[in-house]
Amino acid sequence: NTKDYIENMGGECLFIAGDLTDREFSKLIVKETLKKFGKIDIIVHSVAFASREALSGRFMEVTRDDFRVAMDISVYTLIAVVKKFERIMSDDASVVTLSYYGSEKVVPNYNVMGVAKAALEAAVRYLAVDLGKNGKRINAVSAGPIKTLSAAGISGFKSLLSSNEQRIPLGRNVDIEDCGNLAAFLLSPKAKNITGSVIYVDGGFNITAM
Ligand code: IMJ
Repeated sequence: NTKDYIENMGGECLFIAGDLTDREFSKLIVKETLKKFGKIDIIVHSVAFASREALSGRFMEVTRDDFRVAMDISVYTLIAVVKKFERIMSDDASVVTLSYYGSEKVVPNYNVMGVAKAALEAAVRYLAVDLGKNGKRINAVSAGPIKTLSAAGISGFKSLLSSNEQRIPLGRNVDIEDCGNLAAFLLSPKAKNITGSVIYVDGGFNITAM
């Protein structure tokens, strides 16, 4: 597991499970992080949720409540994390969040998540201006479809993966390691002049039309 992996590499870790929409929890994770690590250099925001009913059928059938929850969990949590952690971030800290091409073009069934990711990418640009004043950076990784837990059970995901593979210039789907490699770059000083951007790791899918 992740804890063993980190500790075997000589790293230290702190796992805290909780609800990011809870003010008290946000306060707690900042307090505990400060206590264990002091300043923080990198943050990976990997949080999204939409109700299962909203992720199929007609987009316009989304309820006000499902829309609100999708935006709250998938977008506001990024703003909340940046807001809460700013105080303990190092001067050249870097933040990465995860997005998907469904923010720009209609992908079947992505529905309200597409709208949430569009808002997330816009939030990255506004946050980049706020954070940039003191050298901190924030970017989004837009990865191609990957078979992970958050894609499990989505109807037609397997056929989406294989039809994607036919269209991708590089002819192969991406994996979580490709995604991690781009995040590692953006979080590193090698990306010191990149902020507010949405960078693709999708084998070139986004540049194609047919
Ligand atoms: C998710 C739904 C529909 C189509 C989709 C996806 N495609 C891809 C995803 C084409 C690639 C995966 N993705 C990029 C996501 O952002 C997934 C978010 C998500 C997944 C679930 C599944 C379980 C649930 N709620 C979810 N909320 C968000 O109940």
